[in-house]
Amino acid sequence: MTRIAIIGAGPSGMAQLRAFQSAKSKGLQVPEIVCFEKQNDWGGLWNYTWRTGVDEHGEAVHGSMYRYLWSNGPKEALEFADYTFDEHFKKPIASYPPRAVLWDYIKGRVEKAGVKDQVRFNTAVHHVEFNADTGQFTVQVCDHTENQIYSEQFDYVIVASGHFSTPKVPEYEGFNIFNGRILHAHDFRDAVQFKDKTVLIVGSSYSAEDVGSQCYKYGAKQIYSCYRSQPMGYKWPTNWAEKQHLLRVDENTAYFGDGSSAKVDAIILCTGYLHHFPFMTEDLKLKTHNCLYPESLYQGVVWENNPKLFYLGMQDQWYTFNMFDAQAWYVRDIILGQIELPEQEEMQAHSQAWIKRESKIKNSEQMVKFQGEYIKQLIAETDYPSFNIDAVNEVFMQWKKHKKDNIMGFRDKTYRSVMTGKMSKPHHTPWLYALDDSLEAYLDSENREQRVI
Ligand code: FAD
Ligand code: NA7
Repeated sequence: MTRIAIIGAGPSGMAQLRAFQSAKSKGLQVPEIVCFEKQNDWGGLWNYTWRTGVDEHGEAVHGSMYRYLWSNGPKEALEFADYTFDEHFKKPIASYPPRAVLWDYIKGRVEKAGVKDQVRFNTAVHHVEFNADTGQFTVQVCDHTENQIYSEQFDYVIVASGHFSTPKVPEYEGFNIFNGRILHAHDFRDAVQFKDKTVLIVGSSYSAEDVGSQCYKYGAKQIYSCYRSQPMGYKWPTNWAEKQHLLRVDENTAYFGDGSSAKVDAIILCTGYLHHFPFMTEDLKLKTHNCLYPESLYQGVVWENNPKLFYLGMQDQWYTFNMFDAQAWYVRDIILGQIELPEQEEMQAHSQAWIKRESKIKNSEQMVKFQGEYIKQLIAETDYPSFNIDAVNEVFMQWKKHKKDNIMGFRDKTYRSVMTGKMSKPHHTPWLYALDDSLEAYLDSENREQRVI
């Protein structure tokens, strides 16, 4: 029987499991699937861990999420087309759920699909190689429950191991003599640790914005953020100053490109992540920076040099869960023989045309539309329920505007579901004052939290 290995049971790997289960439920014969997940539960980044560095087995900790993380985009932009928030929660909820709520949602669909027995938890993939003679991949894993290394053969490999886990850590002059704490956003777990502290955030993208906002919300005394290329440019609270690029630090002071300096207690490097696949042989390894159309992936998923290998979710992400679905359904149909791939040269030419288009993008609206169009054409090829992607693009535009208007208040806005046509419900407590991020507090409509710090 044909065998498929999926590496990682995060949202992308779960989408792949659901895609095959959906085909099976329609009477199609599907191959044997084994999903290897190094953590002890599924959900990928949404499965929170307090750990940093290495886990209990010595594997690199995957998690980059932190306590009190709330969705940084509206749920209406990431909703599954085949499993709505209303179906899962049985009641309307607000537009920016905390991590635990989104984790619950993504688990709900695959629990309903009954695919958990296809996942081997606590099992880290250590090596993948392709044997041209047999046309199969050898996948070597470590089962940490049994403390056993073993290998199995697969006809297809789908890499869904994420790309926001291995931190990109720059070095600045003076870091080795700085007296305070220096950490990367990957290791940031709890903003309360920075209460009453002066914090320097390096970087100007999503992590910088949200880690800084967390520190503000949970009582940091002063925040400085500094940018390399572009300032974030929001209307920050009075104790948050945006500075030019970092030049150097000494024992307790940071020096910036505009000649100013500031005493800081801690430095948080929100400098992004590396696509890192140490378990893939060189000929199979995706090498890309964080972009919308990575090199060597036809339709963003098919490894052009060996189309029995696929990568899911490797794009920079405006769209997330429903994009992973579009990709998973597409990969499924290639494997099931329902989509025929063109010759390698044609695949490469197709990708290059998209990559060229991406290089001409000037602003975030064009990025969103680019990714929306990419998803549209994937969905057109499969039976994934089609949805109004132009309307989702519009949700993203509203979101951008709401952030510009009020960076500490945008999470109080509501949006209309493209899937159900229903407006979401305002949350019971404004985000800035909602300090308890648990699922219970969030879903408790009687809850009225008070700001305590
Ligand atoms: P991941 O979620 O990273 O899952 C990959 C899985 O692969 C993990 O379970 C991991 O343990 C497993 N794995 C890795 N290596 C191996 C191996 N060698 N062997 C076996 N298993 C392995 N998206 C949103 O839509 N909204 C948000 O608000 C949002 N906030 C974010 C906040 C942060 C701090 C970060 C870092 C990302 C955020 N994202 C957000 C984007 C996030 O990337 C996606 O939501 C989603 O988690 C990506 O799913 P994935 O399955 O591709 O990767
Ligand atoms: P991103 O979006 O890849 O952004 C990385 C940021 O780090 C960006 O502002 C970069 O500036 C900056 N950067 C990178 N290297 C450096 C150095 N050496 N010095 C200063 N600044 C640097 O990563 P994020 O972590 O923000 O977001 C990733 C995901 O996590 C995202 O999907 C969210 O949902 C959560 P640049 O503009 O390149 O000059």
